[in-house]
Amino acid sequence: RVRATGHSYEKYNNWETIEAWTEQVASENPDLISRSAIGTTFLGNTIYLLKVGKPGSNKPAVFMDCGFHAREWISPAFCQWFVREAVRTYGREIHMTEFLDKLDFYVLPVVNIDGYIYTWTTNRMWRKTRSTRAGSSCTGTDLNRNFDAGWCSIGASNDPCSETYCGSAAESEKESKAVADFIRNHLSSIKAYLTIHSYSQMMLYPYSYDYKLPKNNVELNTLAKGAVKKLASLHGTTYTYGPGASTIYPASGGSDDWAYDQGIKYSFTFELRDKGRYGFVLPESQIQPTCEETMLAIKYVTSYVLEH
Ligand code: ING
Ligand code: ZN
Repeated sequence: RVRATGHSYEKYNNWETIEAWTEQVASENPDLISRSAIGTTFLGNTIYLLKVGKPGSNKPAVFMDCGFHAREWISPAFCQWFVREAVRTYGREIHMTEFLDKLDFYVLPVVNIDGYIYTWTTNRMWRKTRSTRAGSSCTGTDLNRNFDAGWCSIGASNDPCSETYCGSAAESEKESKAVADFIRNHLSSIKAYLTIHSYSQMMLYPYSYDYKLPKNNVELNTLAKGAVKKLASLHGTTYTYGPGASTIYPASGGSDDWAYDQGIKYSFTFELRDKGRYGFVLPESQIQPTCEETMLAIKYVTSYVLEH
């Protein structure tokens, strides 16, 4: 069993610590942050969502989630970093101040909480959820194969023992259903969907479930090009970018493709550091540089979205 330790933005925090942090960061910044629960996981953990922004009416929003895949620890670390930077720089840095005045960020620090806990207690390389089902002794569904976007047609498996098991149906998992329900209920405000994974150093946009290109593919390509250039300006970290299917691999049921097909025209999957030296087990010494450079890309996209 994992003990609760003090929270640190430069370390990987266990779920107990992240959960306590969501409560603390919201209560310490009531003018900027409100916390809600959008559902519970298979094992009964609460899925928290932080709304970050100055209160206002009819504000547009950017939705960002972290921790779809359990072992990608840099991802939840980035969502925590982002929230800290937002509250730390509001009123001090012109761009973040403008963002929070004019829009809201919905930040979901860990989607796959059950899997994340399992990587701390039992198996550091676990990817899927921890759901079980009648008829199979294998555990877990790949949440990024469980959305209703060409569901289970390519780059996914209907075998519950597979690492890319797509689930028994689209949105069969409580975690993906909670994310999809929230987004469906806020479609009029959500202008961008950002989902943070690792590793590969890539910025992906639709589609992954097909080799077809999105309608605004030229715009998305230009936006991604600018964002990765900005990211590289800090530490020289190079990202590739492009449609998922041709840039990483074809895969159906992904949340970015689903969000795009819901009408969210700016939908991106970020694959953070590194390119395989440490892979999912990125050293804690790289949390700060990774989060700082990623902030630049997220802010670049947010500026673009605000102008369009
Ligand atoms: N990569 C993603 C995955 O779920 C991806 C790549 C992006 C697939 C968008 C589908 C849609 O396999 C990681 N590292 O999880
Ligand atoms: Zn992933």
